[in-house]
Amino acid sequence: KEEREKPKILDDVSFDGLINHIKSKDVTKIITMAGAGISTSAGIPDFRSPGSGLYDNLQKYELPHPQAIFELDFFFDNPKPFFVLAKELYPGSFKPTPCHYFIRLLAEKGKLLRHYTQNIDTLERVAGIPDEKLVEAHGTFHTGHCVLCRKEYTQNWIKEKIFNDEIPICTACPGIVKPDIVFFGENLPDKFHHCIQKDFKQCDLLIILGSSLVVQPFASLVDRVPHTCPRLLINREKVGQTSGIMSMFGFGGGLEFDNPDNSRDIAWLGDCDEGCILLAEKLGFGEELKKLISEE
Ligand code: CNA
Repeated sequence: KEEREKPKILDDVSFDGLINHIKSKDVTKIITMAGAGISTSAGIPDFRSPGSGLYDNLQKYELPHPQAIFELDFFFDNPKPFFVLAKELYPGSFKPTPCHYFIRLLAEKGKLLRHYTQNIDTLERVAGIPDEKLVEAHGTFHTGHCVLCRKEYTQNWIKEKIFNDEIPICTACPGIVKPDIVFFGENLPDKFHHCIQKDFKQCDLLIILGSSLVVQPFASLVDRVPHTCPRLLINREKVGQTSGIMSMFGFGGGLEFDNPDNSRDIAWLGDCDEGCILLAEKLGFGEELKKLISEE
C-alpha cells in the first residue's frame, strides 16, 4: 500500500513558527514571487482588486473585455488603448515600496536566490535589486521591438512617442513598436525558462507577495519547490489553493493552508509593506529596512 503521509516541515504551523524555522535552519535560498499587489502602495493599480483594480476601470477604452488590452489580436487591430494605458503606468513616475526594499535587503544579506516578478513597472530595478537576482517574467518596459521586423528600440525612444500621444512606428518598416512586455499568449522571456530550471529545486523558502496567482505559467511555480520547502503568502486575500475534491486528497498542486495535514504553508493576510516590515523586524533587520526606506 502506498504511504501517503507527508513529512512534518514546521513544528509550529504559524507565522512565528516559520520565523523560528528560518532562524534555526540556514535559510539562504529564498525565492520571492511577486505580483501587482507589491506596487499598489506606490500608486499603481493592480488588475483584480474590486473597485480600484485596472479591470474595473477600463471602461473609457471601450474594450470587448478587460484582458483585451494585453491581447495581441486586439493590439494589432487597435493599439491606441494599450499606449494610453502605458502612458498612465509608465515607469519613472512611481517610487518603490517598503516591500521592494525588503527584497533588496534579502539580496544584500545573501539570502535571496531569485526574485520573480509579474510586474512591468520596473520598480524592482529602481529599488536596486540586482539584475542577476531578478526575473521579470512578464517582460519589461526597458526595451521594445518592432512587431514586424523585430528592430530593437530603447525605453527612451518609445517613451518620447508615448508621451507625445503618438503610436510608436518602426523607422525601418511600417510595424508598430511594442514595449517588451509579455501579452497573453506570448512566450515568457528566455531568462524565466532558464532560471526556473535550476532555482526552484534548491529553494529553501518561497515567499509569495501581492499576487492573485491566477496567471499561468507563473502561478504554478509554487509547485516547483521541494515538498520540504515552506511557503509563505503575504497578500490581502488567501489565494493559490486548489479547490474541490482533488485538493482534499492532496492532489492538484497549489498552496495548502487549509489541508488538515499542512505543515509548511502559511498565509499572512494584510498589506505587503506591513508584512515585509514585520518579517524584517522578526528576522532582526527591521531598523535597517526602515533606514533604507527613509533614505531612498
Ligand atoms: P492581480 O491579479 O491584480 O492580483 C493582485 C493581488 O494582490 C490580489 O490578490 C490583491 O488582493 C493583492 N493586493 C493588492 N494590493 C495589495 C497590497 N497592498 N498588499 C497585499 N496584497 C495586495 O495581479 P497579479 O500580479 O497577480 O496578476 C498578474 C498580472 C498583473 C501580471 O501580468 C502583471 O503584469 C499585471 N499587472 C502589473 C502591474 C505592475 O506592473 N505594477 C500592475 C497591474 C497589473
